Amino acid sequence: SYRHIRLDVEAGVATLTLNRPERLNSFNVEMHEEVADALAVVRDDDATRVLVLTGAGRGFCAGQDLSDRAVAPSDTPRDLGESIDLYYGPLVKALRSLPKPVIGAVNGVAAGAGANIALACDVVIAARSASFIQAFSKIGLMPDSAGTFFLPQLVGPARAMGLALLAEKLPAEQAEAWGLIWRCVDDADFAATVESVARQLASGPTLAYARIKEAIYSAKLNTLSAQLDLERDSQRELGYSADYREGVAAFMAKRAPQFTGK
Ligand code: T3D
Repeated sequence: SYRHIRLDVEAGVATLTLNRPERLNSFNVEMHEEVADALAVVRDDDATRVLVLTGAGRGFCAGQDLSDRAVAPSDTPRDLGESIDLYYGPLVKALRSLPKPVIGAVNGVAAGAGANIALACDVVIAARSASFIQAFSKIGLMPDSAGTFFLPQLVGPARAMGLALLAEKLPAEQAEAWGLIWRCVDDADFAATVESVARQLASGPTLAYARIKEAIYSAKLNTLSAQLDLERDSQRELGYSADYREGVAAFMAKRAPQFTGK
């Protein structure tokens, strides 16, 4: 069992809750290690077909726990590159390469690396009271955890630059309007919306979802021709899946499909 996170698995949905609410679920090394362990568990469990990443209490995640950064004597340089190599980079890659959908359920403020970890999720649903802040420049850093990769793609270079330089709080509603996230929902509807999207994805064609993630995330790096080839190869593979057979059979019979994720 974990100390800084919770992992609850029910009906194909794994919910990973960052659980250091007194520090707005900011990351220390132990929490990083627990999250990495939980992601491996979720990846390897065939019965788990969707991951929900969320935070306990009033925040989603405030990025790096800065109290772990204040202890070094002020004249001791600190190698932050190591922390990124060991923890933040692998975490972003693990979320993106998980062969099942990841819902970022942004219950409250998402700051620093916490904001970019939310953006690494495949479908981001935020409560109306939540917000996103690229807080880094306030402490003399730059966005990491792929913020400089995600932001220009999602909102364009002008807004990406403003967010990174000015480090203003972007309310969830505006994040939705700008195309940074999938949806902003009223706080009162947040839990039910996340649950219903999670259930939908958990009863969907998991193999197709994995190929969709891979294709959409590769598109930026590929030529048109390479992307068409990737779609062909993946579609060919999906053509052999039980879920495709079931999907077509259900369509022809005018009934709801019963996907097994196989
Ligand atoms: O170092 C490396 O490994 C490199 C990688 C860096 C990645 C990063 O994420 S760097 C950026 C780190 N994060 C931040 O700079 C955000 C810091 N937090 C804030 O700016 C604000 O807390 C928020 C805007 C997120 C929320 O503001 P507010 O007013 O709603 O809450 P608050 O009162 O500031 O925070 C509540 C408590 O959480 C408070 O503790 P207290 O006073 O009640 O005992 C606050 O100190 C604590 N807290 C919030 N964020 C962090 C934190 N404690 C440690 N580290 C935090 N990041």
